Amino acid sequence: NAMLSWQRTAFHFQPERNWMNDPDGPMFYKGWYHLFYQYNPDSALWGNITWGHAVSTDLIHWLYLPLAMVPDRWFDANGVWTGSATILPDGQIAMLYTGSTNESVQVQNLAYPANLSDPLLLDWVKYSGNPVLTPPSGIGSTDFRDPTTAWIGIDGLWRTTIGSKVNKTGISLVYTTTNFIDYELLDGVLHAVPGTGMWECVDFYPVSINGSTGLETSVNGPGVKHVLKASLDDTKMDHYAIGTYFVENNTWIPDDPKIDVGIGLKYDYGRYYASKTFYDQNKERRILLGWINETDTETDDLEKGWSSLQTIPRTVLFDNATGTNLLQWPVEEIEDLRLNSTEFSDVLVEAGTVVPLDIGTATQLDIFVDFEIEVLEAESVNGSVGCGDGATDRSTLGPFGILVLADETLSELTPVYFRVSNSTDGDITTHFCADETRSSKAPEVYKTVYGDQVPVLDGETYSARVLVDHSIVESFAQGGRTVISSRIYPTEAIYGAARLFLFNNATGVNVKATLKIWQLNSAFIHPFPLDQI
Ligand code: DQQ
Repeated sequence: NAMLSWQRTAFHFQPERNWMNDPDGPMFYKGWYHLFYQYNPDSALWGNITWGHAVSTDLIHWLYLPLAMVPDRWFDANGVWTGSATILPDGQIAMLYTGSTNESVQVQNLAYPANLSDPLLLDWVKYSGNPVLTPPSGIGSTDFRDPTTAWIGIDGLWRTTIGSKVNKTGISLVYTTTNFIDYELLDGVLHAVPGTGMWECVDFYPVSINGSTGLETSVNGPGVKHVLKASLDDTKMDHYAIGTYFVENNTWIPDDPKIDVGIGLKYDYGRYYASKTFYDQNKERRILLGWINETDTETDDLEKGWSSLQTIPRTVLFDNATGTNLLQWPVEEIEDLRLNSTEFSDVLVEAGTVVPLDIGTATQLDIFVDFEIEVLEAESVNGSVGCGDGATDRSTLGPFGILVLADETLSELTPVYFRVSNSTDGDITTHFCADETRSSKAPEVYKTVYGDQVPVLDGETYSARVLVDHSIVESFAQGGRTVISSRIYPTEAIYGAARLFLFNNATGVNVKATLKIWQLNSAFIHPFPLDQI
């Protein structure tokens, strides 16, 4: 269908056809990055959940492999749901995943590769004694899912944590094991936050305070903080907090209880869910994968024959400049897709104007932009905090930013912007936002204004990196402190008709923009030539 084919992306991972959701069991093994994913082999809608499988040597070019696990046993008959890989010191791989049983009870199952010498890990064996865990007493039979990568304590016990809820309190249970077959539930919970509901796809991992390399999942000690992430079934957002893990009493405590899991920070303020990290021992970094779901109708998804994408894999580090948040950044391998670039320096964008940027094709881009405010009015005070009602909502100090996937006449456009606010008491706050409300003329697609606060430190310019890929816009502010993924469906601003602009809708300030913009090549994402093995 030509009407919908332009929505296919060029360098984001997506299956050839049908439905995809959460990333599962990512790992680096014998030269290959492995991505498994929740997949429906039969339809562009969720159901019949199976593990799809793809491999890559660089996290950008992917090769589809045969399905890894299908729902063919009583302990996963209603779906091979989300799970995580643990690579053991002796080289074995323990894959723990949730099965929805023939009676729709959520249980945890163990699987392992049939042949560890196969770098592609084509064949998976489900342990004959599955399930290895059933819902403990006090936990609902459908509130027990998505085991994490395990970590080992100095006591030699492996630990995995599994999200759940008790009434409306989101919790994460911790089990110990020595063999991934027998488990003991630890007293208490790793953490609980009232009012947050069911915690799906919990992730738990260390970050280094000096923030330069990623840490293997079992690392703890001085100079280490721990990130706890939960995907909230209620908000459909991935919420995280940074804190300290006390292995001896099985508890994690947030640095700031006011920005606890589910009430504070989000990985991504756009369309993003069910993410998972893994430690990449190949490049000593922690990599975050996340699912971008659709915002069109199920009818459209069925017509186009596919649903959902994965984000560009991101590195995650602790931001030691702020001490309060993570930094997410596209993996460096994306830079290998760069073609020609165009630079602009100190482009003046006067209050209330739009400036075209002549760069040729604008559907596959890696954009770096820095803005400086030229203060016109001394002591401009602007009480209007937040993203406003979108990019047309003018205030003294913003919004200013770029218009991506815009057509020549600006009949479709997606503004990615900063909105600064300076209160009477001198508190300057900055929001980073993406306004999808005019992104598509298609009437039935969901369009909203996304965004949240971004820390901007003294002496910093307002800086963003924006990846544009046909129908996906991934935007990173201030080196990755605040991130927004947009899923949009332009109908005019496609292929050669897509343009890029600067805009400044502030009423009180001019801005100066400096940019470097690369065209990006397409990635190869196609079936593995299995006959060539
Ligand atoms: N998706 C899986 C569950 C998980 C949910 C089922 C999150 O395991 O809780 O497809 O998107």
